[in-house]
Amino acid sequence: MNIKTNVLSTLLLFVTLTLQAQTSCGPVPTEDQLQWQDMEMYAFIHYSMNTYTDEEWGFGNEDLKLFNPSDLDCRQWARVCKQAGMKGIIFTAKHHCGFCMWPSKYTEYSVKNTPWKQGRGDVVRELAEACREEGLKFAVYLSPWDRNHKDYGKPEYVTYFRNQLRELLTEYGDIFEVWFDGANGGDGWYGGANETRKIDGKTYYGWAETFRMIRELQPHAVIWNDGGDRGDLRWVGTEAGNVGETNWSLMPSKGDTPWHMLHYGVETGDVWCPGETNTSIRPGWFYHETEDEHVKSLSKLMDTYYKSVGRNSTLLLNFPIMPNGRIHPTDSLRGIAFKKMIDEVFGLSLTPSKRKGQPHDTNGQILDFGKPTAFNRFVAEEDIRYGQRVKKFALEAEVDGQWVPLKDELVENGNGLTTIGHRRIICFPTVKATKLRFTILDSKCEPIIKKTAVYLAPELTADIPDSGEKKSSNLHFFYGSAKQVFIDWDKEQSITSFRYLPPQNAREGTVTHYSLWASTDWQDWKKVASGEFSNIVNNPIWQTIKLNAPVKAKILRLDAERLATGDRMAFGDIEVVTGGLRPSEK
Ligand code: FUL
Repeated sequence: MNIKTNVLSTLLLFVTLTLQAQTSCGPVPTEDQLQWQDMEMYAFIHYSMNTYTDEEWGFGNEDLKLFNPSDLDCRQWARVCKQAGMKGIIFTAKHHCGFCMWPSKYTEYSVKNTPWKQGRGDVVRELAEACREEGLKFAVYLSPWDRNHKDYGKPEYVTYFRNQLRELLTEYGDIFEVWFDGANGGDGWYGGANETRKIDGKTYYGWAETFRMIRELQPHAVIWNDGGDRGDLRWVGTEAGNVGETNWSLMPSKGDTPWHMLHYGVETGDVWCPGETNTSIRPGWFYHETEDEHVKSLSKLMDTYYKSVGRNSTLLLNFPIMPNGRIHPTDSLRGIAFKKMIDEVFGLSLTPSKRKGQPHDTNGQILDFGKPTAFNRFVAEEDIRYGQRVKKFALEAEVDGQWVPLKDELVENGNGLTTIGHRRIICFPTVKATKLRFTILDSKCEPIIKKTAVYLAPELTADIPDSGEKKSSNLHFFYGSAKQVFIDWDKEQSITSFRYLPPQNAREGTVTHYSLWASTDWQDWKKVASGEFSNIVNNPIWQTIKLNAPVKAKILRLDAERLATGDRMAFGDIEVVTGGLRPSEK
């Protein structure tokens, strides 16, 4: 056979395999989805007016004068992200408050009317350039919900939204992903109307047309869309940093998407739609000084890595920007330590070159170490160009001549050995074994395994509990009615903030809008704060109500003005900060 026929037959084989794969094993990824999945980890950066108001969601009427960072440095962001192992950055070009981080032609509510650089600055441009310099890819988050725009809810706003998107997709170089958040909370400033506007996220934005425009302007960008037409990627149903241990990169092209579909994917889905796990390195998405001590620990970040990249997903890890315009040193050091730990765990493969059998043989693939060898991580990868095929597998280690089953210690039920996809990492307590057997028990069709490997990860010390989760000791709380809770003390207190932790296992009873009242005698009540707990449903973390000035009170009353669901308010915990110190710190 000459070279030409050789090449031809290889090509033929490839074409046959591809065709076979497509017809026999369901959907396959596009080239852009493959490239995106190979990025594995990339960063989110949340920075907007909220950084200056200490909020998670802005109302849309925040004063433009607030935006004046003293030391904004996008190169520092890009350097930190790169050192933390991130392959790209997705930036909140516009969050729900509508403030534009670039000088958009279509609105006055942008950096161009702020004191920063006398209105001549463009954060999107500075970041896009910094990313290019560091060899990182760049992407944009453009919030469909806009609490500033007067036309929000009318057809005119959709034109405005597309105009903005066009600017972002044409003026800042290559964009690898377009991120459309699904939040449509209702209330907003809306050009001064200050009212509640409801839209149907599925129909209002005209997604088909918007997607057509993206395909035309940035043909390689992948689309993340939560709330409208199916994009190229999907949300995994939580912002806590994990996807299901069973994780299919498939979804139905039509119909509703209940939570379990987002979290586990759908084995019989007719489109390739892989999961992207998004979470923040801190409890919130935006910077809050009160969270400086709550940056996620290294073991929490590793857990997140195993439950995202290790479960056939990518990890989109958020770094908030401080008011001075930089990433906080704790976040940056933690991010770098995270990458170092990943390299340490997966830097040295213990996989023996001696292997027997193919992974899909009934006897399984045997990795023979030749002598007792300690390991605690197993990695398997499917060649997902041919689709996702494996449903179920088994892992056994030969210890002292006996085969012992291994199970994924990060799952609560079953042995967790379901689905592989792009990469599956199984964590188990260290075993000292001579052999490892990997058997595929069930597969949609002929499995195509690209890689199997074993590693020994150092043990990490357990997480130190977040001090915010300690119960307050010197106060009593009790319900006044279904939507009211009282907190009282024996002595008068000087109160500086109030903290509410929503119920952790269900959204039922979660307070989304509140008013807070103070009294010294149970008779006269003074309203000391009111507002909303932004994003509390998707990210049920501690919420802090900071009072403008310390308030003297013996009793506090929290009224639930609105609940996410249900008709009885619930809480995971409540904490009151008095005289500048938390009760637990006194
Ligand atoms: C959420 C938004 O509402 C948050 O503010 C944040 O941007 C997060 C990534 O998505 O749903």
